[in-house]
Amino acid sequence: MSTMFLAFVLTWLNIFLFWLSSTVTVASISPRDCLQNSTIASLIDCLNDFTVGPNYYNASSYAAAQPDLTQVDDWMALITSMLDSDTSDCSSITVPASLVSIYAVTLFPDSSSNNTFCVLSEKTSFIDGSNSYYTKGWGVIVVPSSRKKVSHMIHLSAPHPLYDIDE
Ligand SMILES: *[C@@H]1O[C@H](CO)[C@@H](O)[C@H](O)[C@H]1NC(C)=O
Ligand SMILES: *[C@@H]1O[C@H](CO)[C@@H](O)[C@H](O)[C@H]1NC(C)=O
Ligand SMILES: CC(=O)N[C@H]1CO[C@H](CO)[C@@H](O)[C@@H]1O
Repeated sequence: MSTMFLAFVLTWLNIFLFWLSSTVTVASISPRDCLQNSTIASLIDCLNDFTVGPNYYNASSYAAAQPDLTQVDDWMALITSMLDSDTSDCSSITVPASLVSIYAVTLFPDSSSNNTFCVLSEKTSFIDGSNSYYTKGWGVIVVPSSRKKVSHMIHLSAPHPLYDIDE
């Protein structure tokens, strides 16, 4: 079985419009708790619940959720270092100072494939009502921990200029 390269860009400079709260499942846990899941699929399912839905933002809260220019540059450097990861424990990946209070890279053993992955995920969230949402919502990136395990380069991404939903 070949290990595929997985890149989940779930949320990126996004948002607006209609808040369909009745169709969105959300969690009151922290996104850090999701990393206790045992499979990539359940991890992503858990993280999706923190998606900030349509019609949440007003102009000022939308502006507050945007990365500054340093964070944009550091994000690109961080993603590049993830793609170059060639260790068994993600130790070659360093989260830049401008992002370290918001994002973490975690070694994730996937029991469904017996492979290990490096997961870049947001660690900050806020509670609104009985639910928790990402503070920033810039996305989740998952790569095999070692690029030696990559036999096919497949880049999956989902541009979504308006907003995200969690289905
Ligand atoms: C915008 O939304 C934030 C967060 O919900 C809220 O605290 C703030 O009062 C809102 N600002 C305006 C101008 O409505
Ligand atoms: C993962 O390892 C376990 C224990 O060795 C084995 O039972 C299982 O079949 C393996 N799963 C895959 C997808 O290789
Ligand atoms: C499918 C699964 O096990 N999901 C779990 C992922 O982790 C969160 C946080 O611990 C649990 O609430 C989910 O049940």
